[in-house]
Amino acid sequence: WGGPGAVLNIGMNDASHAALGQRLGPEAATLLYLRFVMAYAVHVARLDPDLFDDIDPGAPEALAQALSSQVEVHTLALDVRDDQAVSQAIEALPEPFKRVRALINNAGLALAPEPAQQVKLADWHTMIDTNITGLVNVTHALLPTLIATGEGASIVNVGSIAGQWPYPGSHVYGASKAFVQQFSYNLRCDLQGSGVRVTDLAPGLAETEFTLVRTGGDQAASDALYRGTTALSAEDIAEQMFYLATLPAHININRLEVMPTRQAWSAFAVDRD
Ligand code: 8X3
Repeated sequence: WGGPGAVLNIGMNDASHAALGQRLGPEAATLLYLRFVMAYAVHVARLDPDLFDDIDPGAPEALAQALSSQVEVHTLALDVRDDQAVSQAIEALPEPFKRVRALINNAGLALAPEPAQQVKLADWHTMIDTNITGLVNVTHALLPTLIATGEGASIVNVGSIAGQWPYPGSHVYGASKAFVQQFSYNLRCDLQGSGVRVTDLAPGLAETEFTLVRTGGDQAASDALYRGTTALSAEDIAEQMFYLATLPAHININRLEVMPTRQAWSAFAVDRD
């Protein structure tokens, strides 16, 4: 990591935290004094408590315990949509975790795979509030810290292929990820000279709880999407996060779009008589 500091992963689930936590240690943790802040975006748990048993406010402690032999861990549970909660949580970080060197903005979700004209407005608001407002809340709260860290600091904003490539049912989800891309690029302009890197990390098909969330808990739909192919995993994306944040300080990857080898674009749709 090029120096001491903490990694703050604003994630949704145990998979992203576990994969990144494991990737961070033990070598990085012990050699470079690295610490890991797992921040759970709890409002998603409220969308469907049954679906998100794994981010019950008590549960992160079990994962923190499991990772503790590899990396020092501090857990937070916060609602990224609530700017006061975000800034208070960051201000209240314990001293050893305060010096954040890498911010991973990984909290986000897709809802409602139906066509736009069939979607509840509330679902659009939830995606905007989480994927856009939540991401800017966390970024704003941490910019002073990242700038103070300076050379080698990183912001990794998790975008999506949906931010670049349109497809049916992507409506506000894809548009919110287009925001993530442009916000990342614009941040780079303002942060020039500070040493802080910014990347839009844009995964394609990844087999996590993503599709269960998108379909409101439809396990059959989720299984059908991933059946018979080889999707990306949470570990694959954690590997990219680690790579980005450990690059030599003079390198900034602006956008890193990652698809499974077995995924590619398709033909344009044509409406015919
Ligand atoms: C996740 C990938 O293909 O659902 O952002 O847009 S996809």
